[in-house]
Amino acid sequence: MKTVYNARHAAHAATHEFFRGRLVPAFEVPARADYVLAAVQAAQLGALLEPVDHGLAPLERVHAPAYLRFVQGAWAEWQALGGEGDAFPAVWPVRSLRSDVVPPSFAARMGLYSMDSGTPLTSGSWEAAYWGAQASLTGLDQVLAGERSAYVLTRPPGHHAGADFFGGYCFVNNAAVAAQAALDAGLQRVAILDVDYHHGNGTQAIFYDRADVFYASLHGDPQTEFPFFLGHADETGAGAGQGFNANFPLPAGASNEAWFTALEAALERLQAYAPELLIVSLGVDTYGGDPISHFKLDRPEFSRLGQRLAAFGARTLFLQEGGYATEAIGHNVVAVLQGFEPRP
Ligand code: SP5
Ligand code: ZN
Repeated sequence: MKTVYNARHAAHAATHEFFRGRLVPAFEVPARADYVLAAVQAAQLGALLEPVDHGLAPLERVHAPAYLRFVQGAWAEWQALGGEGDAFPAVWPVRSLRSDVVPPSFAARMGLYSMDSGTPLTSGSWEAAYWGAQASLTGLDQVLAGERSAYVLTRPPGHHAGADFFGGYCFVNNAAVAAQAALDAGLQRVAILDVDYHHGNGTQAIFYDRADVFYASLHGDPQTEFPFFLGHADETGAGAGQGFNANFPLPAGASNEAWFTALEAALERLQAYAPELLIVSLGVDTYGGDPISHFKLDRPEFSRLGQRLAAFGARTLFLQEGGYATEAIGHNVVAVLQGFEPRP
């Protein structure tokens, strides 16, 4: 399996994030991708490709252009205001406040275009996220050109980013960009299977009222887990998208058996949909040793996940999402990818 590697991921390098009233060392760090790259190379998974620049247009198919322009220019604005550390939002247009006007104040726009205080915006966030989307489009090109599968190694992740907001460590929704590009290339049914520990609220929301992208997700129950405000089982799609969204929340601490039972249920729905392309939002924060999550998968389970996805039988594009047990991420990702495509 070929890997498209976004070498510019390291431009996004947060040092700290807010947690319980303190700044704690960031979880979403460049070393994550370094470990995965080392593991991919050690396993001789296949050729490494560089992202090909497809420009801004495919990002604007799923994100508001004004939002993208904001993220692109945010660091310069923050610096002009005297910002020293990474930029964080401090105020949000919640219920009863207006979000239909774009205020001139940078602080106000940081809030307008974000969902949480846990996502530092850094000098290189835009560069890393832009090239992550390009890597995803390049991976899609491989699969559309006849490869059975491809893996996109990038960070920051994407699945929490909505049409016009960042959050959950995400700025550009790579899975959504790739899914929309696949449709624009002529496909009619794309499925996104999100196995990250967290619900992909951004991906769900982007496609919620559409039937051409089926979003299915297994995740920690939002009653207790981030992103809290989306990801419940009763969210099944709206309008033309009714029936094309399926959430499988599991309680924190769920057993591996429960996780694989939910995987079967998700795949059953996807099988009925018969997608021409499967995009896997591959977060490995489901690992038992993950510092911010509460499932218990380990190497054998990641391998089994890969085998099961291979048996599903679709062309498959794997996109890197979460996973914060830094030194273990590479082994866990490679276990999935080698489970999918054992070495000859
Ligand atoms: C892509 C992805 O996996 N995003 C996850 C965003 C989670 N943000 C909330 C993090 C809460 C950190 N909890 C720290 C617990 C330390 N014991
Ligand atoms: Zn996650």
